[in-house]
Amino acid sequence: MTTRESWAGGLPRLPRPLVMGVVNVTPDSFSDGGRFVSTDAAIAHAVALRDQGADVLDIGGESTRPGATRPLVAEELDRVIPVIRALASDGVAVSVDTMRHEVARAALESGAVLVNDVSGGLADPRILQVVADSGAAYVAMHWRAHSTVMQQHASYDDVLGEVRDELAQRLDDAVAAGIPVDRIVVDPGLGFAKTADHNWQLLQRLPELNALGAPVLVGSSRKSFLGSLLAAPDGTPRSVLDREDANVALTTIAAIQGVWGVRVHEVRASMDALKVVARWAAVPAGQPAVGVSAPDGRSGAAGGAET
Ligand code: PMM
Repeated sequence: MTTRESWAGGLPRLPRPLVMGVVNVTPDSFSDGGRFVSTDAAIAHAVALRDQGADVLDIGGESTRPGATRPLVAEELDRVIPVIRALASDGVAVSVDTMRHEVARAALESGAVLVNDVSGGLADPRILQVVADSGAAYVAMHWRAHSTVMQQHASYDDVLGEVRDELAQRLDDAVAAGIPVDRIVVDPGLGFAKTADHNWQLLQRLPELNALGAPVLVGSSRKSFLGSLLAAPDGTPRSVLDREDANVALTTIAAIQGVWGVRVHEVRASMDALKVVARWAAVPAGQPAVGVSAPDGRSGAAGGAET
């Protein structure tokens, strides 16, 4: 768990990928729409994710599901600001998931440490100046259009190369607005103007995004490409709340590829996976890991009756 103070000097650098826990205060998000729509329910859910070890809680008041209509600015503010204020006043590191400068400004004034902008500044370019003036951190996600039409823009010759080049432009715009480059994170935006195949290609080539020189965040949790991968024999997609085991596999894959952070709905399972990867990666090359069975079948682990 990071605290608000951990962000004062820039992006936290942890010995494992950071875990961003998702709290959607929306009636219509595909993953958890309507479940945490009251302020109290959203705060309780955020606290539960923090207790599971989330490093930062991402509070969003606008659904970005394909085809979603946008809330009014006032509605978005009403949804997120009381939640952010309550959590931040407790010292919790909070990020706001918004594309709007008015919401970003109010969230930062209420104690948010990070603005997670799924449009990377394209939806409302004034957001960049608001972040720059505040000294907060910024996530620029790859995005091409609002949710109502985004899947019409899911066309690429080389998805990795085009996402990387478009993110480089977003990064340049953010730096030109005055956001220090060491406070900017990039995100390939899985599912945003992307088919399932595009998502898989991006997930296979994540290290190539390191050429941008910015830490990489990935959000695969509960997305529809997992629903279709895990579909029943009759083609019915796996239900949204039953995609978590598969997402833990993606957290593992992302961690092995060296991402800075993962954005997840269920924190504990991904945190367990990250601890596994960190321990696995810490084994010196050529040495068997502690606990690996010896050739005679005995465990090398010290103590305890468990195998
Ligand atoms: N995905 C969603 C919303 N916000 N932010 C970032 N940085 N990356 C993402 O992939 C992302 C995001 C959509 O998922 P949700 O509705 O379950 O929150």
